[in-house]
Amino acid sequence: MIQKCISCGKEYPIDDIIYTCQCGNLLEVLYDYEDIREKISKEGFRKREIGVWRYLEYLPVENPKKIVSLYEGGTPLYRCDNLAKELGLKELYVKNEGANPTGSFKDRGMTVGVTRANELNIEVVGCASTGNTSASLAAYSARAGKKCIVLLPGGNVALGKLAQAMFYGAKVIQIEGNFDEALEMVIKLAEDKKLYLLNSINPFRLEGQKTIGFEICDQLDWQLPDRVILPVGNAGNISAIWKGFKEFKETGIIEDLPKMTGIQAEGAKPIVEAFKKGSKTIVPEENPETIATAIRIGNPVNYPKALDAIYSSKGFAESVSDREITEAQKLLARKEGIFVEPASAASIAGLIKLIDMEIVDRDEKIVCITTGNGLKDPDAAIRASERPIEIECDMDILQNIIEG
Ligand code: AN7
Repeated sequence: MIQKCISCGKEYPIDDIIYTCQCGNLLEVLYDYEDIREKISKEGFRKREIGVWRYLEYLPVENPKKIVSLYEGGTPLYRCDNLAKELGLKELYVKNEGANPTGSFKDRGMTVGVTRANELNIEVVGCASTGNTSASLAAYSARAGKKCIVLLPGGNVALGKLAQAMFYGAKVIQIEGNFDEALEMVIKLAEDKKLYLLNSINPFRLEGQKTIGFEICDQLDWQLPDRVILPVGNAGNISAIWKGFKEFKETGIIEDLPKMTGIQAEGAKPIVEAFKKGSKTIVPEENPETIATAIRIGNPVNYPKALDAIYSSKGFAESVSDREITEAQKLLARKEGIFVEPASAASIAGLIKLIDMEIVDRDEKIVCITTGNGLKDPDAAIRASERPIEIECDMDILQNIIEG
């Protein structure tokens, strides 16, 4: 097990507390894949409960006794025939990450990230967050008995996420600035060794998140989808899931790879802009804005990994408007009974747009990842809904309403 720069290839021992290479580029965690191949099997996985730790051999843990878990992962993969019919698709699934312990996919990253902090005997962890990362880190650090510091952007952090971070006992600091500025500040704290940084620049966190890819293979009985569609903010998740698929291929579990398709909001789409130009670099956006506050990010740190995932898999990147996001959020709830937060609905909105653009073929087998629970952002849901009908306690009025 080693940390390696994705650009210059320099290698570091896994106990080195660094977040980027000396050359400034991102790191990734790599394993002895021949060794893994010998130890694992499809049947072997099935003997363990589904979840992040089913795939222990692919995870960066030296002492399993140090694992900090709230039973994350093992989220449902719903076959969505109602929505498929509505959109004229053959085979559509939704991988609902909102079913995780704190209501988002971040828990997969945090079980591994906080376990790493545990193995390194670190007492203080921290992150910047649009909301879900802070909720998740606050929970896992509470479970591990560690101090947690979170930096949030000023203004609209979704209420559920804020409540979680405060309630799990983190020190919650809201800055007069956006997520990108909060991340810059917390990176400085990490460089000064004031905390162990658990944003997705930390490659160990992405190791947990790659298990979304593992579970999709597992839950589809190793028959891969043609395409995976997910929302993109700081661009860690798409990078992580792509790494997961590649590692399953390298160790003989699967033979093909799906097209990684990233969706951003129109008001925060540096990766989509880069993709449309065929570029490998992004132009950061100064003032990202969208109803999907989880992905209101103008300068995604993981863009080199994300663009590589999209280009190497022959995937795609597209943006959707706030209106398209809200419409998709409602459609998924009403057709399938799955309530997701706005950022998550970007995957469905993106699917709809890509069908219209004839990028997605109606015969494809598609998995959309919904990354966070609808209860995270009750304000957004209420704003998008009709108000309840208020009446007196009168049976005649009630009858009139339900008949009319
Ligand atoms: C629901 O919590 O960045 O592209 O600070 O909460 O891996 O960043 C959240 C991101 C998608 C984007 N959907 O994932 C944070 C944060 C939901 C999210 C994303 C986020 P990345």
